[in-house]
Order: sequence, then C-alpha cells, then structure tokens
Amino acid sequence: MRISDTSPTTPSSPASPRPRDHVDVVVVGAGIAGLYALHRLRSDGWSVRVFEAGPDIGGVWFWNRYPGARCDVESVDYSYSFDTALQQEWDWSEKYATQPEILRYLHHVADRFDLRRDITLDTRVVDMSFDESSSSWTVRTDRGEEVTSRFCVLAVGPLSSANIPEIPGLDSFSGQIVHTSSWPEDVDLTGRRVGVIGTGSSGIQAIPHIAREAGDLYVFQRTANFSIPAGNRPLDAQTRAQYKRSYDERRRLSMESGGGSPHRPHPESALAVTDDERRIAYEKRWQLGGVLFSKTFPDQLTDRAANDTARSFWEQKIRAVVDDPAVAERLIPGDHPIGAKRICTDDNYFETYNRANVHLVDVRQSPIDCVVAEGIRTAGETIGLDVIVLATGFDAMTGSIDRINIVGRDGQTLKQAWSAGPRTYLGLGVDGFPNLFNIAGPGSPSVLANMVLHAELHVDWVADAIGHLDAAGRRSIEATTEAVDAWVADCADRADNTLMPQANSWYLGANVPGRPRVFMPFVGGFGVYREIIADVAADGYRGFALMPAEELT
Ligand code: N01
Repeated sequence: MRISDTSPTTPSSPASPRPRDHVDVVVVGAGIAGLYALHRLRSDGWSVRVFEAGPDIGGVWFWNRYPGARCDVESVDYSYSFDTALQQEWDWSEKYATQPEILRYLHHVADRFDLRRDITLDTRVVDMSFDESSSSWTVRTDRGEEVTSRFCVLAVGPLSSANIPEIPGLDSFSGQIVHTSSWPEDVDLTGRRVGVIGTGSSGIQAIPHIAREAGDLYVFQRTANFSIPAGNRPLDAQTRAQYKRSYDERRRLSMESGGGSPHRPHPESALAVTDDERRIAYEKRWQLGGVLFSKTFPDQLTDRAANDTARSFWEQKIRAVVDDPAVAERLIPGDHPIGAKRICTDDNYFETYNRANVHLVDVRQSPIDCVVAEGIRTAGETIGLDVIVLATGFDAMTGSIDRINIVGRDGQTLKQAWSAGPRTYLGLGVDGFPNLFNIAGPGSPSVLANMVLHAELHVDWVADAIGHLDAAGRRSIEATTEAVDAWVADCADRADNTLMPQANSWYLGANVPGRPRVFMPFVGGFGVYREIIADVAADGYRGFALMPAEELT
C-alpha cells in the first residue's frame, strides 16, 4: 500500500498545480543526486517533492562558478548512466567539462524528464521531525511551508557548506570578499589586486585564471598541495562517437572499480616493478591527467615506501616547471603522503608562479595576523588588496546535514547522535532515524568515488528498499544500533590501514575547528561497497529493522 494512496491529496488543475503537503518522499537538494532521486522515485509511482535552497537546480554545479571551475572527473564518466538515450544524445565538448557545461547538462536532464514541476526552489529545509505514531516525517522550510512524508532522502551534497575561516578583521575589509563556492556573477578582477586564501582543488583551479585577469595576485598558501595537470582537450566528433559506443563497458568497469573510474591501476606493487616500469606507469598516468595519478599502483595509498615513489616522480615534474627553485620548494608538500588529501587537477597551476604578477605568500612562515580595511596583514607587512577570494573549502560531509534540525525517534537530534562523529550503517541509514536515507554521506565511498555513479547507486538502493517495504507491507526501515556500531568500526579499521588519515584533510573534518577527527568516507572501494550494499538488500536488508504496520506505536 502506498501512503499517497490513502492520504488526502490536494486537488490541482493541470495549469497551476498546487504543491502537495503530503507526499511519499521528500528529497532535500536538487543537485545531481536529488534530480535522479526525483526521477527514479517518481518513475516507481511515488509522489515526491524536492526542496532546493538555491535559486536554480544543480547544487554545487550552480554555486561553484569561480573562474576555471570544471570537474576533475572526465565528462564522459561524470554523467548519468541510467538512460541509454540520454547518454547517446548528449555531446560533451571537452575531456573535463566546465561548470557552465555541467549546469547546461543538468538543465537538459531536468527538462527531458520533466523534473521541474516537483522541485521547489529558493526554499531551504530547516527542520525535520519523525512522528512514530504515523511513521512519517514532518518537514519545515524557511518559507514556513510544512510537508509530511513517509520517507526523506537527504541529497544535500558532501561539499556544499562553505568553510569561512575565522580570520580577525574579515568584516573590516573595504574591498570585495568572495568564496569560491558561492561565486557572485558580477566579480570583475581585471587589473585588480587579488588575494586568494587556500590552495585546495578550488584555489588551484582558479589561480591560473585569476592570474591572467588580475593586476597582481597574492596566493596565501597554508599547506602546499599535490596537483596533476588535467591534460584537458576538446573532444572531436570521432572521440565522442567512440565514447558513445563504449559506454556500456566504461560503466561496467567504473561500477566495479575502486573509485568509480574505468581506468585500472597497474596490477603489481609499485615496489615490485623495475625503476623503468614504474617511471613509465607514472608517466602514463601523468599523461592521462588528474586525480587518478593517486591510483597508479594498488599500494600507493597503503604503503609509505610505494607512496614515496609517486611523490618523487611528482616532485621532479614540479621542479622542472617552476623557474625559481625557492618557490618550487615552497610549493612542494612536506607534511602528507601524495593522495592522502584529494589530488588536485590543474591547468598550468605551477607554471603560474613564473608570472611576474603572481606572489606566493607562505602563511606558515608569515601567518595572516588579520584582515584590515586595505588588505591582509601578515607577520611583516600589509598587502594591499581590492578583492579577497576565500578558496577555503567546505565544512565537508556533515556541514549541510547539520544545518537542518533533524529530530528522530524519542526526540533525539542527529546533531546529538553524531556529536562524536557521524555514525551510519552503510552510509545510508542511522539508528534512531527511521525512513531517513542519506545520499553519498559519511560511511559511504562518497567523495572518493565518481559522484554521479555514486548518486545513482544510492538512489537505486533506496528506491529498491522503499519498493521492498511496500511489497512486504512494512511501514518503516531503520538501521539497528549493532549494525551502525559494526559499520563505524569497519570503516575506521579500513581507513587506519591506509595512509589517508595521515593528512589533516577535510575527509577527517580536520579543516573545521571543533569537528571531531573521524575519517568519514568508506575507503574500501566503490566496487566493494556496491557489492556489500547489494548483499545486504538481497539478505532481506540485514542490519535494518523493518517494522510491520501493526507494530507502530
Ligand atoms: O577546499 P580544500 P577546496 N588560512 O579544503 C586553506 C572538491 N572540488 O574547495 O590545507 C589559510 O581542499 C586550506 O589550507 P590547509 C574536491 O573533492 C572538486 O579547494 O587546511 N588557509 C586549503 O589549502 C576537493 O578536495 C573540484 O592548511 C586556509 C584550502 O584553504 C574539495 O572539493 C573543484 C584557511 C581549502 O582547500 C574541496 O576543495 C573544487 C585559513 N584560515 C573542489 N582555512 C573539481 O572537480 C582554509 N585554508 C576540480
């Protein structure tokens, strides 16, 4: 029985439908995951409403429109796989799609599958509470709307809440301050004095573009970062046709892989091959471009000696392109293994430091004291600026979930339940919070995988689970505390067996003061994870309690 069949529905005219105040599923967020959740769940016959805080669909691909923003996963892979016709009709113009092209693609998907009619834009979900007696959620928005639903799907994105640094005096700056993740449309950097704080993926992508526009660019680097040239190029008709012919195989390989990519690592340990073989393997990955360099060899992220071989190859490449050896030295990370933070993907990043108008400020040597009206004051001087760009990243994985007051069974909030770090079963469910599903959040491969395929994997699992509950006459599904405890321990063990926790990364919440230091993504690999969650479903949703209707209080 479908809840919507029995609930009062709002009469509507086809011309101006009134949004329903009771639906089967509320989805929070209209980014890549939310859009697919709407399509899949609606195709299964459920009534769905999607709430999106932004003025447009697209999630991070709406907001992250800083100069040079593009995806660091190949466009042909960073695209939905659920519809063969969609794959065949959409033409990607470059190996790595720009932010505007990805947003155009998402608009195309929204139109093609008629998604907009169930999406409410400019509306932030602020409060969600579970009522045990009706086994339903009440969802409240910042516009005062209240909707009840049997299920809720959080598709809020793991990297969607900006991390604004607590630098004294930030408010006193007389120029413009922008954050890369909410880039205004009207920023003119031409000839201006620009300061960029942060050298993660966003900063490293934006810096070469800003350098070409700005009069002077000052890069405030706290931690040097590993980055690999993207090797971006336009895709000609022949290449596109070849991709389209190989989609099935590409998707199959991606779904089975460690990170959601069709490219396989070298079969042997980095330490088992000859120096020549190793160099050739790294060179091949270097030419492939981007983040996959961290997966050249299977033991690169588990064995420090293997990791060091990658690091020394990388260092030679960087020293060869930076003219000033002292600057090169400051740009080479010394504090973490390569790949323990997400490797950045760039477009002439290191070469940019050869420009006369680009100045590297090492914040560890000359800490930022404060921001003043005319610029940034460091240990020795005041650097005059017109624009400050905060490329300071995100309150990752849990930041956007924390912004919603989520109240589960017995009045417990999710914030309380996660006060010592996020606790989930399979990343999908939380004990005490029935019928609530989290897409690509903590406890799942999430940001370590291809986020589009990951979204599809999660949404399909959730839709199947909802269908199963319905067919079995169950009203709710909730992870058991035992299953959550075991999964949290398993995730921690897997992470501890890698080099990943050795970096102060956002994977650990280490970039946000006050966050508990817990490695949040599942590091066991996308393909392995996919098998685990499929097995749990096939085994009657092992580790979840499925409550029959008559047991409701
Ligand atoms: O954020 P980050 P990001 N003073 O956290 C520095 C995805 N992404 O937006 O390392 C001075 O990585 C901070 O320094 P430190 C991708 O998954 C993808 O760049 O903490 N500096 C760091 O250098 C990526 O990993 C794409 O010492 C301060 C920087 O700010 C993730 O998003 C593009 C500071 C933040 O780097 C996050 O990337 C963009 C302070 N007070 C993003 N506070 C693509 O697909 C912070 N920093 C290409």
